[in-house]
Amino acid sequence: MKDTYLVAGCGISGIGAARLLLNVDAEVILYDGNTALDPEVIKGKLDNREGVSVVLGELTPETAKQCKACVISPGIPLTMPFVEVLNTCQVPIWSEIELAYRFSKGKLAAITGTNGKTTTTALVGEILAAYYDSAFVVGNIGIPYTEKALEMRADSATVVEVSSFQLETIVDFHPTVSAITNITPDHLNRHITMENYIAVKESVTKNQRPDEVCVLNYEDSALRIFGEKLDRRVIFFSSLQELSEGLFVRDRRIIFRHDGVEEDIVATDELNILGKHNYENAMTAIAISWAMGVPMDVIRQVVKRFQPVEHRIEFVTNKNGVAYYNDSKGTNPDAAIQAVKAMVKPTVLIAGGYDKGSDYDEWIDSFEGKVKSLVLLGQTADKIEAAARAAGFVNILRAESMEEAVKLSASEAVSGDAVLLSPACASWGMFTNYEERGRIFKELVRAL
Ligand code: UMA
Repeated sequence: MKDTYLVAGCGISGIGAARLLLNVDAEVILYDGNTALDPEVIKGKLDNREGVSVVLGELTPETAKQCKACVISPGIPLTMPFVEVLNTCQVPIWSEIELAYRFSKGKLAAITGTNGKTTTTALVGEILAAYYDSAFVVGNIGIPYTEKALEMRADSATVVEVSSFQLETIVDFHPTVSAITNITPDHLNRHITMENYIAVKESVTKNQRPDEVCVLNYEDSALRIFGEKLDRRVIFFSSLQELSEGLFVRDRRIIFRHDGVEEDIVATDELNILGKHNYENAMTAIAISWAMGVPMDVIRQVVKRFQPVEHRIEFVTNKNGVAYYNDSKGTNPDAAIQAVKAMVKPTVLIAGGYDKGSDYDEWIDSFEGKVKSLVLLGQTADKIEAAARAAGFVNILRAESMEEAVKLSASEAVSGDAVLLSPACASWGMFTNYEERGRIFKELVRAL
């Protein structure tokens, strides 16, 4: 008799999990809380509909009792009523990454943390692909781990970006190498306390052996304390100070001290990803890749050629000695502060957009004399202008469109300056999304 699994959530994780289970000859009950979904459309996403049923809305104990386990999608909180039914019926609940892990093969690196995990995962993925014949980049980055697990071989190398949601229900999930980039408050509506959130992030290491590597940020106090007590091979990195062991930045070069040797890896000026937070991402990726067995020369080459994820402090081009950067993904003040901090030249900053009720004071403080003028557009222009003037920043221009903003910036900037689009606001109202805003900006810049 075939095993039956409940797959909770019919988004991309649920479909990935169902496909994997059908491929290993199990039966699948797809469950979703959204009763407006069409079961036929859901089944249409599967190549093989045999052995598949769909349940929407309420889950009965009779259905739950048929199941060997429930594979839960990350977006579903464990406080949902159907989870209570599963617990009462003693049905184990596995994260989608747990299911994938059980069917995957080869070496596995798992990256979690509040910020920087996508850039770090993408960089590790490029490094692994440069060295291993069979390399995979999966997880929260947007490709469900279950979609690829059955393609993995004993000689494969995989990097998985893992969210706190995915870690909540791991059982045997066991990365060869783990990393936690940093932990700052996020998703507290789901995890309730910071202690819970930190504990769930740290659980990425729970099944690792003492000789296996965990990469941690030395400048994050929670992670430093965690690492100092952790019975694993910890590799710390720091962007602020020299470490006796680990990775750090000295005289604008990334250095790796390990096993009694000191290796000079790369100059920060040689990287295409800018800013302290990106040096941290690069150090995390270097440590992970090294621990995954990639020779340092290969790591060095890929780190130097790696381009930022599109729309995140992305270098566009040089025009008349002015460097243009697209940070359309800077959709809130926190993200936009990172971009301003990453600039090393006098900067003309294009900002403003849809009003999400943000406070702009801290962002304006981060200008610190580096931002020479501000070109404002969109719904928030008045609010930002008032906050900037109150903070004593008066060099402000107004634009009605992105075209006008780019032209004004080009005339404000002189050779040696930078022009940065980092709006600190969402794009809605003027654009469909931040990607469209960034693309239009890049086209206008190239046409200057
Ligand atoms: N659903 C329920 N009950 C609920 C909530 C959701 O039935 O209480 C159903 C919805 O009706 C829907 C399905 O669950 O049909 C959606 O599942 P999901 O929210 O888990 O989304 P997926 O499409 O499976 O995408 C998930 C991740 N989404 C979340 O964690 C919210 C994606 O991360 C991830 O790329 C993908 O799996 C592949 O691994 C996105 C994300 O926002 C990018 N992640 C957060 C972040 O990065 O901060 C954690």
